[in-house]
Formats: sequence, C-alpha cells, structure tokens
Amino acid sequence: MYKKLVIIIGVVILGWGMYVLTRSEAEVVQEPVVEAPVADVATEPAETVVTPSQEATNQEVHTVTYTVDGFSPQELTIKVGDRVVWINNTTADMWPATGMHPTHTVYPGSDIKKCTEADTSMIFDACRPFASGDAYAFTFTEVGTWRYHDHLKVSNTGTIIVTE
Ligand SMILES: [Cu+2]
Repeated sequence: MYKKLVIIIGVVILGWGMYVLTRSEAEVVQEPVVEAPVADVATEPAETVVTPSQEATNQEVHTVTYTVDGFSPQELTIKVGDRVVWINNTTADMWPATGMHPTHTVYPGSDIKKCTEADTSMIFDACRPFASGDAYAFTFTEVGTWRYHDHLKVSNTGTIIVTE
C-alpha cells in the first residue's frame, strides 16, 4: 500500500517536473524566434537596405526613338538620375550628342575630344555612329535643359529636361 502511494507521488512529481521543464523550454525557444528577428529585421536593417535599393529602382529608363522624322519625343522631361535610351529606327547611322555642334561641350564635362577616352559614360555624346537598330544610352546626373542633335544630321535635334 505504502509502496503504491510512493509510486503514485513519484509519477505525479515526475509528470509535473516534465511539464514545467517542457514549458520553460518552449518559452526559451520561442522568445528569440519571436522577439529578436522582428526587432532586427523590422527596424534597423530594413532601413539601411531600403535606401540604396530605392535609389536603384527609382531610376526610370525613357526611350527616344530616332525615325526619318527625327527624334521622338522631341522634348522629354525626366528626373535627375534617369536614363534615356535612343533607339535608331532609321536605316542611317545615328550619333546623339549634346550641343553645340561640333564641339559638344554644353552638357557639363562633355567634349567631343573626350571621345577618345576609355570611359565615355559620363559625357553626353554617343562618340561614334550607332547603326540601324542599335541603341545609345545615357544617364543624366545634371539638372537642366539639355539640347542635343544628331552629329551626323545636325538638323535633327531634341531636348532632355532634367528636373530635381
Ligand atoms: Cu555634333
């Protein structure tokens, strides 16, 4: 009789002990999962990650088509940092470049003399003929009204208006 009672009490204590143990274990495991990642991901890294990625995705790419009638649209308003792609839809060659012809020095830093440099990505000048079907692209980093022309057919002009 006494032995049975001891066994029952033992089982009860053991059961309670395991309950407490598993419960506190569950709590210990749950706490970091719920608290730590939510605080970390939602506040700090989210902010530092969003800013550069927003900058990258904020860049819009605009298309100007070069046809027998000239550049279309003739005037295009974009935001600073946007990229413009000129697509040559004529059978002739195309060479978009900033004014004035023939020096191409109006857009800051531009000069047709710099076309011999290895990196011409910062000057608003195609620097060479772009054949039918080819596309020239330029990213505008300067605010202003920038007139350009086809260096191979100067009467064809266009304007890119870059706003803040
Ligand atoms: Cu020119």
